[in-house]
Amino acid sequence: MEASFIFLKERKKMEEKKTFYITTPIYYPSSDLHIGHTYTTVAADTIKRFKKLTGYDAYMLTGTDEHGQKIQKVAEEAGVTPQAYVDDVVSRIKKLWQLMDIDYDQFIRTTDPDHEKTIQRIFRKLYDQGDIYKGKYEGWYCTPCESFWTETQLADGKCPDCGRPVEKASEEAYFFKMSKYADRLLEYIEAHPDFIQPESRKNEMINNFIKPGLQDLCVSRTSFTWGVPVDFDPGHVVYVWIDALPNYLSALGYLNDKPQLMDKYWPANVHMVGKDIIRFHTIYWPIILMALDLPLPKRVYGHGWILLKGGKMSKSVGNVVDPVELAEKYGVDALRYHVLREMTYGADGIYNEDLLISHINSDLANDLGNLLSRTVAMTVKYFDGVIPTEREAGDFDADLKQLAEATPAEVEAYVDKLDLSRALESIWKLVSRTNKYIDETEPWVLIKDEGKKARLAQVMYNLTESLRIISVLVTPFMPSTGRQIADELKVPQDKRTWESIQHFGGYPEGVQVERCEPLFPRIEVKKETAAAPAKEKKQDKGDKKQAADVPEGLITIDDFAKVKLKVAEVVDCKPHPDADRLLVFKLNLGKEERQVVSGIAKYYAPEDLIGKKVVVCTNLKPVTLRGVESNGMILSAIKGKKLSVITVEGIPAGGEVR
Ligand code: ME8
Repeated sequence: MEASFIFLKERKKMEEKKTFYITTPIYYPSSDLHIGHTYTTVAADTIKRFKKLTGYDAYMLTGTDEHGQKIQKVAEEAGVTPQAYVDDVVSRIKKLWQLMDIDYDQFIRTTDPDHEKTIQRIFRKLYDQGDIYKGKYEGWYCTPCESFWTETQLADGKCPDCGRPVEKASEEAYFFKMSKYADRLLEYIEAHPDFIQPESRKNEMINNFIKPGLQDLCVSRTSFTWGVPVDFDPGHVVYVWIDALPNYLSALGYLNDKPQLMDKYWPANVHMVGKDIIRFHTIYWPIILMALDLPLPKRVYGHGWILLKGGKMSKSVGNVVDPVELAEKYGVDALRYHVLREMTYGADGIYNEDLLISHINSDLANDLGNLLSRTVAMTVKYFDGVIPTEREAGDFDADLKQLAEATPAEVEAYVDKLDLSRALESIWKLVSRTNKYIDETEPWVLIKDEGKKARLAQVMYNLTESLRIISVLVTPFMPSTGRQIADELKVPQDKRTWESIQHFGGYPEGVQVERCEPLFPRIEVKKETAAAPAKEKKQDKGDKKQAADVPEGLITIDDFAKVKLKVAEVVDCKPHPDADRLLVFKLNLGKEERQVVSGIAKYYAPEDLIGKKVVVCTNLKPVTLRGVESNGMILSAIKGKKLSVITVEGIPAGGEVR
């Protein structure tokens, strides 16, 4: 009786496991994917892994968007059939995801017969219920973006999204009555503040697209054939976005014969998309769902773009950054870390190889890698690899323990906000605190005193335990690294769980560790820069040539880039002990604290600025002002007798200003 009660309780608990459905965009296999696509997929994978770790039944969908005029064109140019063309690119995309350690649950292709069935059935349903009608399309079409534009929407006669030339389109077509749903959509967006994120994108959608009035959307094409045929009107193929967006449903078996997962996973928790396609996901997509009488996804998150120093990546410029090349050169986890750390919430990020190398050398090799090798090496040296059970608590333990116990919840909160860069920042706060603990406790001094053995044992235990917690936290972001740390520390499987890191002290007794290889070998900067990928070098050459023709009085972007500006939080501000004009600031720059002296005492009382986020030049040569060292400069705006310190909102300390 008792046993069956427990069994039923367990079963109920399993059934109640919360689900989490996350999607990436389905990519056009019109060329190989670059580091920008890799970011979206790695981010979605990280979120999925994190939700799984925290007990969710998490499901991740990715795939390819294989129809449309663009694919038909590139296949023709390559002299192969569209199907042969996409099969080839898709196999490389799948290999890329395998290389990048992407744990997707389904890879959908819009050429899958089940997907095509869903599209035909949706099209017919919308036609039967009067939401789709037949007419004639007269307007402009951007093939690279697969977007329709009216004359007035064009920017200087070009596509307003990508700036490329558009083509005149005049053909018989079916139209979707978007306008019918505009009020409902606006109401929905306003009632669901989480639906479009970040907030700035929501305002853009409302003010630039919905409020000016939605036009009916052309949803079929007759000028080419590579698409899902409209089954009741041969000659028409479904417009590629109407074919693509419902992939999120067809993957779950909606109106087709696949396993039925709609009840379990729909509505999606997050659609991860780039900022350029947020319009399709927050206007067309919700309207299609409303017309199908289906609930809307809970969140559409529009992330920024990975840019290069000179701007966008483009195949025609030849500066596309190849993730395979980078992953093979620097390692998959290093690349995952770099893109996740560099792309701050909703904003664009810059890719450059120096930054990637600096992340590897500083955050990965120095901070994390050294922490592991020092901890293990000291355990081996002082205790033959087994930490004694007789231990004695001491100074600094409580502080480390408190941070280690607070970090999982903080990381979880950032992941839930989809702010993966700050989630990593939070883990690295614990990494730095643990490194600082080594300096504070000085194990190499403790070992010299026989009476301090028990204290030394506690220090080694705390270091190892902190690393165990770190290993669990980093696993969703860098799966092999997390696993490797836990393996080196011989952490049993039941101590690699989310529950097991809620309390400090879970590392088991009597574990034998052995010396380990460095987690991340340091990259020799000179050698690697010389071996930078050809594509980046090509861009550098162009930059140098441009720099040679700079007119008098102007500077190049490279000159400007020499000035390092960062967001800093004012932790403390006091009058200078020896100069009325000066204030002495203690600033938090994310990873470090600095003291800066500034001559603005006339304009501000010290307490006015505490807690504010200011902009600081961080690479000025330090100076001593009346006996107090100043390490940087706070930026202000000045006119006449007025001065105002430049402050920043919504960007964490350490954020770059450029
Ligand atoms: O738009 N940085 O496919 P796509 C970050 N098939 N993200 C970038 C980027 C960059 N430099 N360049 C592109 C499509 N992306 C459609 C999607 S979904 C139903 C259909 C992102 O292969 C871009 O923002 O052109 C988009 O989210 C994704 O890559 C796919 O682009």
